[in-house]
Amino acid sequence: MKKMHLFLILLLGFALESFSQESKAARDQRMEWWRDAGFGLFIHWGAYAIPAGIYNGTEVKGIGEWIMHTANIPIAEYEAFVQQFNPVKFDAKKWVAIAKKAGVKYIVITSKHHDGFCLWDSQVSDYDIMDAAPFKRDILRELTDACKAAGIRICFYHSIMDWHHPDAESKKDYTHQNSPNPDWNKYREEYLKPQVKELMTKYEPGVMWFDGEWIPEWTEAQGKDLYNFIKELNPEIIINNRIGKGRKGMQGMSEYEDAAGDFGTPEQEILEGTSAYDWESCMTMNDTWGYKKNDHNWKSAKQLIDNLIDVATKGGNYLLNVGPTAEGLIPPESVKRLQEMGNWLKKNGEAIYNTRSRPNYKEGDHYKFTVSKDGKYTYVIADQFTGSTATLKEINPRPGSDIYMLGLKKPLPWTQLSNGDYLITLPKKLPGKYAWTLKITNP
Ligand code: FHN
Repeated sequence: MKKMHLFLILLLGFALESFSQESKAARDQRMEWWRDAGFGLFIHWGAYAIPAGIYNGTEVKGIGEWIMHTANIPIAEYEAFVQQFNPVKFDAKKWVAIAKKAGVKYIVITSKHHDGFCLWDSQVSDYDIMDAAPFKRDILRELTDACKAAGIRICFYHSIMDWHHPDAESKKDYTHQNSPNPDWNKYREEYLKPQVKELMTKYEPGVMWFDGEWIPEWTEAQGKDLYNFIKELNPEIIINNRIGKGRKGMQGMSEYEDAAGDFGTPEQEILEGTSAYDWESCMTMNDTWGYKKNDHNWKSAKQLIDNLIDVATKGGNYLLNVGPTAEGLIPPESVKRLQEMGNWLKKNGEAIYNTRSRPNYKEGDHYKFTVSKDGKYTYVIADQFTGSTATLKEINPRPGSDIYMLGLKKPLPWTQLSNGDYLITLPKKLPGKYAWTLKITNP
């Protein structure tokens, strides 16, 4: 036993050492596509869509994908939901077409959530879509192929916590398996890591999005070891900060400098301001990640677009969630909102994609800024104008350059006032709705 402990200590020591060797230039190159993307689609889908928030005829409070824990459903009973999971209306190409029209650049789908049920053909487990459910189609394969054909990056959410595997019992927080002597190291080395390797090698995701790291059995050292294990498989992979223990609760940013992971993960909230670190805010469209038939508390399209603008101008990515039904359909309320976001991005996407934030990211209550990553342009995104002109201090147009409103062809008249402010005459009819972008050529 001593030899095994010594080996694990040496292994983890190596992991800690190799973890922080990447140069800034190499990291910037690796992160570039993700920083350019700005907008991703989160998909929480699994057997929890079968009960859809109802258990034994009673509405179960809280987020839908937690129903097994919240309603304290025994594993055998929950497995019955898995045996009913047959999403015959699932069409990966249709999902990806919805995402493409919405202006989404990457998709993060739950490969395995906390319930342990796997949406891909795993050789490591029979608790997967091929062996435990009647559907017997590799969902991740179909979605990966559809994403690649559409030029959208496929990415995977993967839960470290597992309420089904007997050796993953978290004695302190989540007792589902009731296994007498759970062997966490065995779960980690012979199940978790082999499944992550399957996902990395079979589907080549752009991002691994870990979750469920808060259980006491998981440690930062194990997170660093897993980070290096994955980077060995693909040095270009991007991994969130929930692979380790650095996350500061729902605020999502890492509490210490060398925390494992490449970006912070604010959840259901947006940072107060800009950050020197990469970050992505994940949010639901209603109140649940996994589908609940009675959750109708939908955010408006305007709210979702305001969130996207707020996140982008603070330098983050927006990961917006949909929870498909047990039949395999994205709820129509979600589709409608995504279409509205896509219509807005068709006109204003230049201010979101391939841009970066700036220290003074806003002026007053209605003007927010991004900068093109080549530094040539400043984009002023306004959610409201007063009167027929816009007056700005925070811009510095190159003398003699044109100022445009995105979505319109003709340049707008502008002048510098004696107090140094800039006055821009707005078009009589604003293009589209919700918010508008002025494109300023920098000096
Ligand atoms: O417990 C999960 C929850 O089900 C959901 O997946 C969210 C999305 O980020 N993450 C955890 C809660 O923080």
